[in-house]
Amino acid sequence: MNVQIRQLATTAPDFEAEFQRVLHWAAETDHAIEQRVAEILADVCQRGDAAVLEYTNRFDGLGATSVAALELGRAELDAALAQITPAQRSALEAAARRVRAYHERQLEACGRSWSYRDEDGTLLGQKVTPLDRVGIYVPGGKAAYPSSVLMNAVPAKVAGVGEIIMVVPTPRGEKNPLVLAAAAVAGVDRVFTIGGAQAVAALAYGTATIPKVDKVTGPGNAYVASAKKHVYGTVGIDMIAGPSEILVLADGTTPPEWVAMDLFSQAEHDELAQSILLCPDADYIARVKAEIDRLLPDMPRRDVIRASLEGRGALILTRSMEEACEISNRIAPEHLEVSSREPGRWEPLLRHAGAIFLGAYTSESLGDYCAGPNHVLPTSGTARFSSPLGVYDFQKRSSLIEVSAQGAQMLGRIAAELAYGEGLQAHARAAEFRLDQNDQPGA
Ligand code: HSO
Ligand code: ZN
Repeated sequence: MNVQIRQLATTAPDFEAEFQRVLHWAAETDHAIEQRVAEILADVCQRGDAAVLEYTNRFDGLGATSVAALELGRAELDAALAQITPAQRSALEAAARRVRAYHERQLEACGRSWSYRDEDGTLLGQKVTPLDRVGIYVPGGKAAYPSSVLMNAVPAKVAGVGEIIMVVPTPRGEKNPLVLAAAAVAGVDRVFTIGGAQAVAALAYGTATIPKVDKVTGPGNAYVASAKKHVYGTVGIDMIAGPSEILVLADGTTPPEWVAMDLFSQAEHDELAQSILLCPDADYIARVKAEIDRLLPDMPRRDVIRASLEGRGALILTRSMEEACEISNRIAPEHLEVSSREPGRWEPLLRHAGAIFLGAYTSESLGDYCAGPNHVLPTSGTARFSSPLGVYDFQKRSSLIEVSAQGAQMLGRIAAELAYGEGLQAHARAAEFRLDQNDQPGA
């Protein structure tokens, strides 16, 4: 099979133009979807449960008589745990343990309150508190990933979130036992079998049955993404994830079939997923290309992989590994594999990526499931300014200030001066009231 994947060389005169085509990414907003979502949100906001029930019955082909009937109890989650194979259960539990251990480290490293005292006794600090309640959206159908349930729920749990509400659509009543088992393993508190914009609305506004949450996280289709954008501000959201991406930076020492399969692993997610190889060795690129052509026919998802590779993929020949690192920084990929014998040499040059996988043995897929770090990562170049989903997304910070009587003397004078400059008398007087009597104007 000859896969028509783009091949570029940085030495070619038209490289920049070709590279821009690789980077180009149609982020159109579909106005029909936006419109429909706005209507659904307004309707759920006004009519609550009645609207949620109608949309769910209509879109998912159900005949439920109440929203309460769409909630799954503990018994049903336990049944799902019993229904999956013992091997599946122990894999889920092992993955959850590793993801939990990683996020516990994250909590220790950057999720704790801190404070200090000035010499005059004034205390300053930052108090970290978990969100009270979060909603996790889990897609139904072909993109129902139990691993994503863990990646959203475990950091929330580690952060100390009070209550985790999961929503998952069940078209025609079909429940995914692995997804429900993952919810049980991760410690999700309540599960409602609702989806789409109506589920996001229910979580954001609350209904008689579905509690209003403080933040909605999790992936979803175009309707869900649009609904999350709309409710942002009423509640927090995590990020709007685009199609998966992988960039492999190879020095030519990894078996080429490993690299070909790693490129497939993200391509198989979506026709719009992006897989890119950067390498300074033309011969090695040709060997990876030969493996792509050889391995693809046996892949069950070959049609998706082929569409992704031919539509958005690229094999890029660079002058050097250093130049490959520079190009990788320009792409700022979601997943970056440094498939090299000396990953430690290149890692310091890499600044923008959602997750960096070092060395030939670190396949991206291990990170998707069980290495420990989160697999919810910034896509579409947003790794330039944002980070993986983490414990910090389920926490917020409050500043703490306790000014001593002595501190108020010094701070009061500074504040009053600036407040008069801004024409704000009450601010100035509030600060001056705390100055020692004989320091007060007119005393
Ligand atoms: N690579 C996907 C996550 C995932 N992969 C789930 C397999 N299951 C986005 O980072
Ligand atoms: Zn994946």
